[in-house]
Amino acid sequence: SESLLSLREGVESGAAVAQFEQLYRRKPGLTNQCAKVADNLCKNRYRDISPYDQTRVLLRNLPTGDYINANYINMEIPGSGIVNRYIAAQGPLPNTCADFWEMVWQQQITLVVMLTALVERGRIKCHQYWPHLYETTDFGTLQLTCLKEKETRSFAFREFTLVNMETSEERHIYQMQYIAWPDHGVPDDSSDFLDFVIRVRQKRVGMTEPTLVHCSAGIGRTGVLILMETAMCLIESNQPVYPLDIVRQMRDQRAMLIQTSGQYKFVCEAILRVYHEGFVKPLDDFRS
Ligand code: PTR
Ligand code: PTR
Repeated sequence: SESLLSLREGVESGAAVAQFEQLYRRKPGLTNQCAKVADNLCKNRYRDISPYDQTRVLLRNLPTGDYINANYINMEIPGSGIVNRYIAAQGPLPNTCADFWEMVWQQQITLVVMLTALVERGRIKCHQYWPHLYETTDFGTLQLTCLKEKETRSFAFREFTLVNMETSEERHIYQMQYIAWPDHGVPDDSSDFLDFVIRVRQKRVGMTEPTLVHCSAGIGRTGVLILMETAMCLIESNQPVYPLDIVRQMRDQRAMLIQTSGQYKFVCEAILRVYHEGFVKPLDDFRS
């Protein structure tokens, strides 16, 4: 298609990256005041990464306030009637784990996609916000138990039950973690990456509740995943793919999504690869 041809040219000439570098990182006119309120400062992992007020997720009925560093991101797939709904969030801190699970409960999340390791190059990137296998942790009135865990070289898959102890209601939560993807960087291998995104898509089929996606800051790797999944949906619906327009739509809902030019170029190349090779099938030996 035409969009594909211009994407290939753009990637090869460097024009695609140059345009990406010109794009605003925050949508002009949107504010992030709630993040800067004194009581909320300790709830941000990074001082320079804040959610827009307009699209932030509000926690309900908590004595500790309604703030969490997370935004709704809705991505419409024209012509298909599909709107992919996400919540993009930072990796929980020790003092925000209970808020994180409260958000999972209130927003009816059943799938958590994690795109960071807990520690990278000796630095903590995310608190371990779930219990070890067969263990249980209480977060306020929510009780979380880890039922299953399966690790491969690049990924980890976990299953939990989350019980609301006030009502005894019990839900099943699935977590998919991409371990081998350092921040500010790109995955070593686009095959693994595409394999992961396809698994996420399979898991999301028919899901109406948002998927919770986080990395460390909740902008770089989270943005790459949302852009790739959106592009795959467009390709499947025979719609043109204009990655820069997609990034703009994303950044209108959470600032700074996709952090580096290298990450942007990596996704553009992965999109071209999907066009040419079709969909890479998940490898059976990973299937859980
Ligand atoms: N949201 C502001 C605007 O649109 O005018 C821009 C802005 C965003 C200004 C963040 C300051 C901000 O805070 P920080 O000190 O984290 O960069
Ligand atoms: N101030 C931090 C930094 O620039 O290093 C914020 C930051 C951290 C930004 C990690 C992006 C990061 O990557 P990701 O969003 O993929 O976790």
